Amino acid sequence: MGEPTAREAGLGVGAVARRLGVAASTLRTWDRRYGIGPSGRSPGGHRRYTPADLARLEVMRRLILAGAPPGEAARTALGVPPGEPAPPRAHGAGGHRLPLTGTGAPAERDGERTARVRGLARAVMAMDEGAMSAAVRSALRRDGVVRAWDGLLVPVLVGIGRKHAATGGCVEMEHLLSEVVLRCLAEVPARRPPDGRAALLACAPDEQHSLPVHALAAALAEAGAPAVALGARVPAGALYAAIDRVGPHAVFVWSQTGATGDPAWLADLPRTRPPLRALAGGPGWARPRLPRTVGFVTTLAEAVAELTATSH
Ligand code: B12
Repeated sequence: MGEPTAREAGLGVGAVARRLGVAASTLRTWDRRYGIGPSGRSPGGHRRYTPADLARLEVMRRLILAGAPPGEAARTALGVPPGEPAPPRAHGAGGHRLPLTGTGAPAERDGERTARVRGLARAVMAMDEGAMSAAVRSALRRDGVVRAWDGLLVPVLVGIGRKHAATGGCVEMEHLLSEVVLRCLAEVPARRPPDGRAALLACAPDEQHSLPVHALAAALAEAGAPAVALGARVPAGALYAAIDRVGPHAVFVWSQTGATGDPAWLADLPRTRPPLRALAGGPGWARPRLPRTVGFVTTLAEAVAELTATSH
């Protein structure tokens, strides 16, 4: 095999960045910190990425999207055995100026959880729909809906919300992540065919943030409790009509933002026999003004517990 020829050793950092969907500055950092960079030279003596360099970087990118810390991903991509540092760069510029990450890690389970959150966050930033779906699906299968929601999805959603608040950007990522999460939640299998009276789940009028409602529907399906989810922006009159039609044992309404959190209309929920259990959840509600007949739940697990307790 030997050294690559000048013709093979063709790609500059910009071209590699475009191919991999990773910023050129990140590629330079990986090279400097982890020793994973270009090994070829152009005829003019400029450093160039060879096909083998590109393949190693592709492995590194995949591992990072799957949740590996960059230092560990680089060592794996370079074929360095665990515990050994990456080899120093042959060329002059760079070398290991910064220590490798991944030392002094917290307890393994916390470390794994953090790595998964980071992996999904990176996939979101790269808008890599395949990696996002794989991460969300495997968390739902491995941990069940409640743990996957609290341990992975909420931290990533809150993180991206913070980034949006700080920069005004990332809205496209919020949309893509929401689509992926909705799709994956819809795939969660019901433990048994719906039996008995359902819970009715809805967002408050004009409330577009429907993910928690769908997470609750999936968690109830997993718990074997029937539910009918109406999703985003349900007008008060439509919810009243749905209560009449479905005859649910309970109704749950989500408000994410203050703009949708005026609870006055909840006082007019239809009276049913036996009486309906009404629950509200979400940070949007003006809680002191919730009618006394409406309970409040603060977590997904609590909502599941309340709605499964009254379903039979
Ligand atoms: C995904 C998302 C969207 C998606 C929604 C898609 C969908 N189908 O749901 C899209 C892109 C459509 C969207 C649109 C908008 N969004 Co938005 N969005 C978010 C994001 C990133 C996640 C929302 C979410 O699911 N939160 C639910 C959980 C993950 O978060 P939480 O409320 O902190 O949860 C706490 C508790 O409520 C509880 N909990 C969690 N889950 C559950 C489940 C149950 C059942 C229970 C009972 C409790 C519970 O535990 C948590 C910790 O205590 C948030 C960021 C954030 N921090 O939430 C912004 C955020 C809510 N959006 C925001 C805004 C401003 C908007 C827009 C108005 C404009 C914009 N800039 O995008 C529009 C329009 C919305 C409208 N008209 O209603 C702001 C709201 C600010 C505010 N307080 O009013 C936020 C906070 C982002 C930000 N920091 O600026 N958004």
